[in-house]
Amino acid sequence: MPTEENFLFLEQLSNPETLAGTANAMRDYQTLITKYNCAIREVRTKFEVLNDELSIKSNRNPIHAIHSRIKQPKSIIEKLHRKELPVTLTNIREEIHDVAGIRVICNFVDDIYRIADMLLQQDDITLVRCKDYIKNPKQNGYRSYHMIVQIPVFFSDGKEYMNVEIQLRTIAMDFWASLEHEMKYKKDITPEKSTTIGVRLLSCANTIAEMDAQMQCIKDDIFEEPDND
Ligand code: 0O2
Repeated sequence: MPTEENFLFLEQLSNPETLAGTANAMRDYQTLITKYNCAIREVRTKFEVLNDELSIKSNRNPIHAIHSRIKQPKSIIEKLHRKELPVTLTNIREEIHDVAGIRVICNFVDDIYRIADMLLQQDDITLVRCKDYIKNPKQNGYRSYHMIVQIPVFFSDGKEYMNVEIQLRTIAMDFWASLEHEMKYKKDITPEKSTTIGVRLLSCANTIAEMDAQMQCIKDDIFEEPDND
């Protein structure tokens, strides 16, 4: 079934002027996405360096895994529509702070705060915004530590400051968030069922938080020496 977008696309194909405009817009969008990819590489390297160094200093790895993603064009467009803004490159750059995203999965809760602090101490990183959903979990039980940082990236024609969203969470928090995210998008759930599922998911989130706290205590007992020497 053709959508309105498909019709617009057909119209652009039959008009050489709009076709050229579309090609230019696509190239500009691709250039911007490449820049975000470079910013992700820079930030990822910083976390890898910290993890390597801390693993030698404290004999254990604070980071379990690092994942990254570029926000899907569909999600970028939806977010701009929600903000009632036209879909332009300027708005993507200035109004969408999570086009580039990195998720850092840590072993313990205290690793999250240590790693975040260490990153922010680096003089080329600027903190734009921070949301602590660990100390202040969302109503549905979601826990994670979010930061938007700005990092300079050097290109052939100069330096550009790029935003990167960083989500830091424990393995347990990530397990809950991944499954909750997957189930949230299941469309054929009745409102009644959705409410009971919400209650059960919240209960799981609380159990997981309790487990994280216990694991933290066990780790503190094992590594009695503070490992930030
Ligand atoms: P995706 O798939 O990651 O792109 P803002 O940047 O302030 O305009 P927002 O949404 O207030 O937008 O930012 P926030 O709350 O700091 O973080 C949003 C992101 O956190 C989401 O991205 C999810 O990745 C994650 N997140 C936030 N709340 C939940 C939740 O309840 N469950 C799960 N599983 N993840 C959550 P996007 O844009 O939704 O999607």
